[in-house]
Amino acid sequence: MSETPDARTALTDSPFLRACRREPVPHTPVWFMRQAGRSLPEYRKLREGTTMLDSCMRPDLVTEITLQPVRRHKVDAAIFFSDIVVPLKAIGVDLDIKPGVGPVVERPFRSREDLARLRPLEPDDVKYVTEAIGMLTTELGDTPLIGFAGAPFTLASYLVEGGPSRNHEHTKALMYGDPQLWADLLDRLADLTGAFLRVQIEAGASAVQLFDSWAGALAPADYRETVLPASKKVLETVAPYGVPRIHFGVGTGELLGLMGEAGADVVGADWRVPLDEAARRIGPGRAVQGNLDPAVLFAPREAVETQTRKVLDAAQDLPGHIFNLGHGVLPDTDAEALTRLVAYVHEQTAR
Ligand code: 1CP
Repeated sequence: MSETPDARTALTDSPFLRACRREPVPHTPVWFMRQAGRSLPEYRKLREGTTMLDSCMRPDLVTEITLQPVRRHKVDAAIFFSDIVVPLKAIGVDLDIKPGVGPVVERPFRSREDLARLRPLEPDDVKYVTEAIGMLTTELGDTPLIGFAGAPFTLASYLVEGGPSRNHEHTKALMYGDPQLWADLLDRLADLTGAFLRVQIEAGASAVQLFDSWAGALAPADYRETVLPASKKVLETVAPYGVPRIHFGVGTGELLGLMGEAGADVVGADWRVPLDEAARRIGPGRAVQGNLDPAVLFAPREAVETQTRKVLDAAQDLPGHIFNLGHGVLPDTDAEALTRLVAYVHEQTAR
């Protein structure tokens, strides 16, 4: 299907990819971070008895879980079902994803010797990713598939803290205490992330998103000096493929200008900054993605529509808006509220 010239044109011309390129669209495209999994009962059923990491390594499960929200919600793009720590696991880092917790690293990274535990990623390390994406692009036809990876800072936080962290204190202690080791660690992670995104694009992903979920914990000067170069390197690594590159973080209001400088085609914003102001901070030539507060979906339908309308109004003069939440779908979100939201955005923006 996706191999025929017509199917390829339909994919290239899909509202999501057109919006990434800041071209006119028939309606504002919608997808949700964390749309695969979490709130869907059919996901929970499928995952029963299989751990998160094992699920990520099973192309049949990955394909089905990735397709579930596309079928149910009619979103304009699929996001590959995986996790930001999968490439770390693939190169032999001893980690697990604990239910209700998140990624946990057995022996946290704290010293120069630990760098040796980060060898380069080869495509053969993640054959299951290539296989799943091959199956998915056939099934998806003209619906784009978004590949993704964790940005160097966010990955470093899990490695150095050993798990989810509110304050990132060990990570920052390393950043301030041993700037050279910190730079070497982020550079190594930039290579890993770049290699993981390359695998996904070569297998057929139509776009990629770099998740720097925890970058908002940084002051702009520290971000510029010690984190931006690594994220920029990742984005440059995949630039030659010509697929749109999305860059996203949470609490990044003060960092949006620097994230624009890092070179992505699309910058995602959380709900704390209205999109017109976010676009101004990001700078010219980039599309924007966002930014309904995921908690809004717990409010009654009319309130969801009012808040959605505000997002659409703030974005109405921007060439290139991809509607999304300001962060991932919360686990207890009513799946039907998401389906209604997609229909509402499509209807409100039909041109
Ligand atoms: O639907 C999709 O978006 C695809 C699947 C996906 C994605 C894009 C998963 C599945 N994880 C991710 C990315 C990811 N993983 C991010 C970046 C996005 C974000 O900020 O939400 C981050 C920070 C992680 C790390 C992670 N993995 C966490 C967060 C922990 C913390 O620090 O607060 C958690 C809970 C996981 C496990 C995980 N990943 C994905 C799922 C469905 C789950 C839950 C699995 C389980 O409960 O066993």
